[in-house]
Amino acid sequence: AFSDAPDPRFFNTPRGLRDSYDVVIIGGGGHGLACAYYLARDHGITNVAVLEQGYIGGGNTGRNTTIVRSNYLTPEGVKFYDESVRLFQDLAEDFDLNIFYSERGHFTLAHTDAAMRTMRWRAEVNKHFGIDSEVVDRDSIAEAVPMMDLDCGGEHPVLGALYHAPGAVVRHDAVAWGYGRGADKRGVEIHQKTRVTGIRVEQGKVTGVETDRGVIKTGKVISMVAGSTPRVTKMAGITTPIVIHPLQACVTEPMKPWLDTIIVSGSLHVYVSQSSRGELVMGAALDPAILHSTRSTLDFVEGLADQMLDLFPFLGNSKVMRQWAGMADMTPDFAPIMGRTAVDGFYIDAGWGTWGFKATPVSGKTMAWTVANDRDHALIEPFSLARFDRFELVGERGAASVGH
Ligand code: PYC
Repeated sequence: AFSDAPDPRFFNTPRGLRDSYDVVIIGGGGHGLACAYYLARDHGITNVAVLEQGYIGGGNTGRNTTIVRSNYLTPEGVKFYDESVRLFQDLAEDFDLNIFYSERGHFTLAHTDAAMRTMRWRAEVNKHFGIDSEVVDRDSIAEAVPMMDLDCGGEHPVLGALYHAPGAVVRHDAVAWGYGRGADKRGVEIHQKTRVTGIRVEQGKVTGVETDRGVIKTGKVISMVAGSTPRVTKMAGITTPIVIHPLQACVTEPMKPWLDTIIVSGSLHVYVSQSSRGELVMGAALDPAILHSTRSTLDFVEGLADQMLDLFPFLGNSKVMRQWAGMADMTPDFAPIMGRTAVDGFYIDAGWGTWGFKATPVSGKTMAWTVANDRDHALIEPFSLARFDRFELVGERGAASVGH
């Protein structure tokens, strides 16, 4: 079924769609490709098509700030992301590919007593589950990040921080392409430029997928499409409480290495790290309006620059080189929606809001298990769509790095 092109460096381009697959994954981002990889590697399910409307890793996977951490607030979130960090740490070896995983240490700054209280809360929950997090004082921050103005221009002095040593950054495209290559090598088909236009459901059960390249028969469909979730769930007749907000980010021109930690301030609405290429990778709050768009705005860069200069006044002359936006699929409790749904054979992986990239390995692994066993994996049981009917929310807002 593959083209006659010479051996690809990463993955094959299949000639056409087959008539049927055991599993169809909608969305060729990190999550979709990771799920395909673990379906094939761990469960021997290889008759799988990944359908991507654009190019792989071109959605939120390529539009985030690549931070990996597990310093969440709820036990459910902490356990889930801890497994993700563990998987990330082994990924380069699994893939035999340098994914530029770089452990930096992650500071979440607190500028008020209320924020300090939340940091203590998170530190205690984290420690309870064996996660390396602690509250540190101003002097420790000054020692670790001597370039930072801890008085923030006198406006919002830093009182302390939650410090999470395993916090890391990693090349997002290497993660997506590594999973893609590993899935392809095991027989999965990756179809780019293939848009899903309908999902066939008969008597409460999935029977197929309609695409702009033809119809496919299948009994299992997984939606892993982040900002396109409402469009896809509507096709299956499923309603979720997800709303889409743009989340913008940008990078500066490259500079000499000077920032070796990750700095986050939810109160100031800024997070920043320095990439292996020397660029400062920065972001701020969600755009306030519900909007399905990846446009960039001047307003965002102006606001971000204002806050960045409070922390690092010497950056006044640095140039912003690129700017972009992702589409954050926000849930009311800031936790994801994962697992089986009321439609037999339709599975969902969504509601990633502002932290989907760091969940890439664990979401792929647990969704693959869920589909292979037709039962929600223990780590994702708390994130089922049905929790909204049962009023069993997983309040994770306090661990958001992004202001809302
Ligand atoms: O949750 O760590 C995070 C994050 C950083 C930037 C956006 N989200």
